[in-house]
Amino acid sequence: MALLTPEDLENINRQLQEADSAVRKVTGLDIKGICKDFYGTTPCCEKVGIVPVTSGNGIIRNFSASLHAITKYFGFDSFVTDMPDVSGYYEAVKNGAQIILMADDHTYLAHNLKNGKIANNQPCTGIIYAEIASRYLKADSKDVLAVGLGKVGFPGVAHLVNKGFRVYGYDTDRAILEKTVSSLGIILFDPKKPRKFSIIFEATPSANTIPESVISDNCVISTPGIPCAISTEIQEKYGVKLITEPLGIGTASMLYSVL
Ligand code: NAI
Ligand code: 2YC
Ligand code: MG
Repeated sequence: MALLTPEDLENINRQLQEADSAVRKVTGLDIKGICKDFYGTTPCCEKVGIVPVTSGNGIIRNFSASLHAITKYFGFDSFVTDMPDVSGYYEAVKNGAQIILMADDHTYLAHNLKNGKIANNQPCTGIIYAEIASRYLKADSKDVLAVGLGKVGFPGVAHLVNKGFRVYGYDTDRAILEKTVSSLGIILFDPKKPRKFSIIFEATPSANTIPESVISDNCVISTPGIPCAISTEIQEKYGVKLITEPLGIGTASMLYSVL
């Protein structure tokens, strides 16, 4: 499980603002607008209780505080409980939380106690980054390169296929690549026979996973992957519109999906 570090979460508000600006340039909508249009939901004073969890590798410094800042950025009334774990859950409910946000090392969830809806960060993140990529106003076709077909990438690719995009998929794990090609009917991308794409979706825990041979001028690279899929030099060389942010876009997707 690739865990966030406190450094990934530094200046989360600035990272969110930069990501929001990039999303607006690419799609014409901000993150709120994408979530509202995609899920058909609008926040209406739901109170969010953020519960720190000490299991496994324990509390990640900046994680709860980042969720507090992220929920406020998207217009939710939220609070972080004083206590962690079971006591924190009890505290959240007793203090009027309607939606619970909490994460251990394997699952980060949003649970709406009022309507019973529950969301997992991995599919919600893959789907929303894929949705943003699919709304690129200046895409030259419906061809998408998808690199990384795991717990985040696979749901995002499934979403793109459902939206009628022609997905070329790649993953260094041959078994995962073949399973995805057969189950979703995507095209196996061969790095030895590269071509240019105007839309690229990446969800891997590796750096520099996107070769220059597939990057077209002014393409969109929509990637929740940490570390970043391309270097700053490559981004500037091709004028890449980079959509990337460590926690907030995925969290917004979770919250709008449980309203
Ligand atoms: P995963 O381990 O389930 O899937 C990653 C996939 O990438 C694997 O199938 C692996 O074989 C493949 N891969 C690794 N290196 C590769 C390379 N060089 N080229 C092609 N494929 C490669 O991981 P998961 O849960 O899907 O997470 C993916 C990334 O997204 C992680 O870095 C994780 O930290 C990040 N993440 C970011 C979020 C955000 O909001 N920004 C939210 C959730 C996860
Ligand atoms: O501080 C806490 O409450 C910790 N238990 C939080 C652990 C989060 C672990 N998960 C992750 O770092 C990644 C994130 C990208 C979101 C999903 N998994
Ligand atoms: Mg995110």
